[in-house]
Amino acid sequence: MTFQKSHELYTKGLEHLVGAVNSPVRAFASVGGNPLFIKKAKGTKIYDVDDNAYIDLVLSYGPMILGHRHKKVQKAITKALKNGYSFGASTKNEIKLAKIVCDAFPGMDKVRFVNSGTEAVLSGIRLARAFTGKDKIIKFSGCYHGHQDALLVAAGSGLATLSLPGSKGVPEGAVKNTLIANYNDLDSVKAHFEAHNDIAGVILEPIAGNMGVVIPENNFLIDLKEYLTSKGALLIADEVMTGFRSTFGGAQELLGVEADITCLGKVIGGGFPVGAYGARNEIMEMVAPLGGMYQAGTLSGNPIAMAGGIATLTELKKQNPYEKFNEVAQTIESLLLEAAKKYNVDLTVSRFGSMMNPFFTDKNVTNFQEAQSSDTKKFAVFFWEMIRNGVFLPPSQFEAWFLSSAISTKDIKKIAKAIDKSMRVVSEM
Ligand code: HOZ
Repeated sequence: MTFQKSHELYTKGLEHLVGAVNSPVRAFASVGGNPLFIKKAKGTKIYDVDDNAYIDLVLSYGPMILGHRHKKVQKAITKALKNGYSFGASTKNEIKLAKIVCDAFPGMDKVRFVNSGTEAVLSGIRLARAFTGKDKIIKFSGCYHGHQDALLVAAGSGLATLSLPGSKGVPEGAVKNTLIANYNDLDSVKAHFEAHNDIAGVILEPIAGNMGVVIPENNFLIDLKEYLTSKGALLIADEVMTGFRSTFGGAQELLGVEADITCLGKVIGGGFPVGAYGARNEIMEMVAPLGGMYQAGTLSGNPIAMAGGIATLTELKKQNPYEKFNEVAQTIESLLLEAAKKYNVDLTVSRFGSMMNPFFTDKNVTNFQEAQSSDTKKFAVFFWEMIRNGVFLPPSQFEAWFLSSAISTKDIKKIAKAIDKSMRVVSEM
């Protein structure tokens, strides 16, 4: 297996692109080597420029839930392209996608489409402040909500991968209203409410996916929502990863919680740049042109992206792959744990529906601190062995693996072999 052409493109890319990537999570900073350059993808497979084929468990960090280039999505966007790419005016498909989204989330009467998960969350935060008239927001250590200034503290994803506590260039004033709590620890939230009387709300990933996968335990979300309601504060659910992925209605439905504001992205665009935030009418009526909270976007509700989103969600509803996701994820979890036992490697596997990942630690991972106890050197070795054995993983211990509904028994057999071989190599370190 050679990575020669990827290496050449990487070297060339360094000249005019920062680190030869357009998002730091794509750099191979914590696993070593250089990023692979991708030529194409179809179904469960992704192909690099050296013509190496991999089973793709990155899936563009979540959006490709049907697999790559699903024929119905391809047909819908090809049709949309013929009518034009952007109008700066409303289209029928925006109404259609809005109905699909609002029908899936009972707490959402209205939705506003934006262009990314980052935009969705920064707008959701502004909306929470506008609605409550309060400034402070609580976020959890290890959760990542995109790269807006106010939330780039104690964040997961690329910051965790690069061991950055926050971002340079974020003024102190921008984070002075951000309070940090510990995931799965309601007392750490209560402590902030005892110290401050101007908290607008709490934002969280209902299933954390940016410190690796971490699951809320012991009714954490239900108790959190109840407590926030008693304090007149809002629950803002960042379902950018989990929306339409955990189940059609997102993680809230499975966890029995209704957020006040929900932020979406990834799957709702089916691979095109779409984000969204939504809430019940009394909250959404704060947003311009109905209310005084301003938020706008030239490409928001882009017709190609709307067509991709509608086709993806329509097909997803028809396939209803959530039972399959659970079964496949459970199989992969067992394969990982069996291999770890066979080769005597400390490993904890965390999973929820079609999101999962192994932590190279003997600890049960319930928060960021425990996730950080993982042996990232072991992960790096595991990552490269999986690549050599034909499985494409996110190049970080702190990113979730994703499944698509296209995954087959043959793919699982290949993943099984790759896991066994890779774990053996880890044990020989
Ligand atoms: N939330 C995604 C990964 N944690 C974002 C991917 C990116 O930042 O490029």
